[in-house]
Amino acid sequence: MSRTFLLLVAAAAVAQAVDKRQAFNQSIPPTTTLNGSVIENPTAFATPFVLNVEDLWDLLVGPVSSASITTTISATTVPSSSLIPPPPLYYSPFPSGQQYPMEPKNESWSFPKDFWWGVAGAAYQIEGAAKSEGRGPSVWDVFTHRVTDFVVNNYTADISNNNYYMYKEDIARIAAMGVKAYSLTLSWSRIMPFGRGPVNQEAIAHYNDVINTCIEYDIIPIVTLFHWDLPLVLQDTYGGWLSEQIVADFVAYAKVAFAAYGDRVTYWFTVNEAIVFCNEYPYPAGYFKNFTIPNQQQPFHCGQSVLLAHSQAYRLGKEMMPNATIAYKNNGGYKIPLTNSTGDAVAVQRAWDFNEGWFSDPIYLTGDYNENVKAYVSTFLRPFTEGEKQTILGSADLYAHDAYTAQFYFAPDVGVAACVNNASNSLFPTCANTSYTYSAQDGGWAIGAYSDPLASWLHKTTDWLPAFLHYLADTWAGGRPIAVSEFGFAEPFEAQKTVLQDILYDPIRTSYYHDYMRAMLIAMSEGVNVVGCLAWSLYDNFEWSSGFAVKFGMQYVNFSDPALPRYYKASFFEYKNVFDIYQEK
Ligand code: GBH
Repeated sequence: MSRTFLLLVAAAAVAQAVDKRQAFNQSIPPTTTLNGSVIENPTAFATPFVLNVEDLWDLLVGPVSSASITTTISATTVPSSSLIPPPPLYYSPFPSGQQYPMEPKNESWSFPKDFWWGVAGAAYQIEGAAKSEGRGPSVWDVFTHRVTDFVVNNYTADISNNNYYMYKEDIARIAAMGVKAYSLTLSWSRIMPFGRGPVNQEAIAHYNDVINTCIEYDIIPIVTLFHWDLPLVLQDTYGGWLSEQIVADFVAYAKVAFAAYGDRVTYWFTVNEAIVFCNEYPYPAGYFKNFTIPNQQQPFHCGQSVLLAHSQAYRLGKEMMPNATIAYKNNGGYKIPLTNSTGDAVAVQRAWDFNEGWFSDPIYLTGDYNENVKAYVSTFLRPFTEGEKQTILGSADLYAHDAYTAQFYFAPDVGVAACVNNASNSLFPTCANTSYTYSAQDGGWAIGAYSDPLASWLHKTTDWLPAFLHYLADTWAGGRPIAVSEFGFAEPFEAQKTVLQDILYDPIRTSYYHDYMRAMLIAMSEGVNVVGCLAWSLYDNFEWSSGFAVKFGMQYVNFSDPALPRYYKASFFEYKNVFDIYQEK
């Protein structure tokens, strides 16, 4: 059916299709003269060629691999032998000397009955089936296939976990562990292969069945509309998130999703972690249509489009599904001043302002950027209109935060003020330095146990989580419930392990989940209204530019076996166990 989708694509948009470009050029009239007159800007001419989805793949991405399983398979029964928990990580006390007391149940801690704890994945990272059933390419297909060394080992997610065909098994396996919620994302370019225009009914039917399977297993489906896999045509046509043209296209896509699934899906996230994907701009030169916005400004054009797109989709969603919970999904670690100097305090505030506050201040506090961001962006972004500010302000029913870790912040060596006045300072415009070690006067230790060197941003900092959750509640939530919409850990060097049993025994990730959940219980017992949490990830998957070289899964997947078998790791049992003990029945 993919061949039935038609689209006119500007010739400039296929400029990166090196292998086929010559064929195009041969059919364009001589480049410098036409009827004897000089052509001022030959690249501005568009072809009248009609390209279908298959042509887009051929021209812009090239061949992709396919899995050995290419039809939807039904779930196998999880054998009870797979559900035996590992021996506990905590050893019994020595007869003398330092002792580890048994941890008694703390009667002042509990998760309410309707607390939704679950696991998360994202479309491009887990689905595979790159070209199946009419999916159009996304920017990530170009990053993986065309941009050399963009990803470690040049891994692609063409097959990945093959969740597109194995979702029934995946849902059955998380259900067998008692998981209450599954956070999945839709692939925009499956639903709309060109990002706008025709809707692919095979994709609609696919996610319909994913959602129905969740419900069948009594799992709450939580759906994110956008997790970074931007339809390629939108990037090549107008620069994707760099252009406000994306706002109408995103809202049209959201409308299709709300209409298709809103009768069964009550939890929605519009956009995942705009701080991250907006800071991906500028995209690698030479692979996409070129845009003239200065590099340093591109993330903020993207952010402006995100705020408009999110807020309009939110308003539409509330009209279509008055009872739905819809939110933006923010991210970032807890920010701690390295020392008690004034400069470090200023740096911490600037770090909040240019990261979380970039999106959360407009959405939760004022409808507009905070003063530090505004001082920078007002030199090149148009101001929001009053109407836009009203649409943005309050456009979330929940404060959702991907809260993995924490860092120290400190003032740049030249001082904050000198940095703010010097756009060529490497820390501009945020002008905050970051560190993962305590200051020398505090001993110079790492902030917590290190994860994998390929996730160098991540340490186990669960001791800071209660303070972090209080900060989110006091700063932005404004009485709304809070969800930890992602958290998780990369066991160091896990990709180097070869023995299955060693892979499945993941002690640092296990202690991360144990201590994280205990910290969340502490914060909740102190009054922070956390209503749900979603562990990243249900299984090992394509970790963006790290490919399969770093692992966040609570299940191992043997990617060398064409059947892609899944196995529970010890950490999954630790995570599940806390709810067996502390969730009200
Ligand atoms: C989540 O982001 C993503 O939503 C998810 O897709 C991903 O698989 C998961 O994390 C695990 O990484 O390397 O210094 O440039 C978490 C927040 C923010 C973490 C950006 C990585 C890159 C920092 N991410 N960060 S750096």
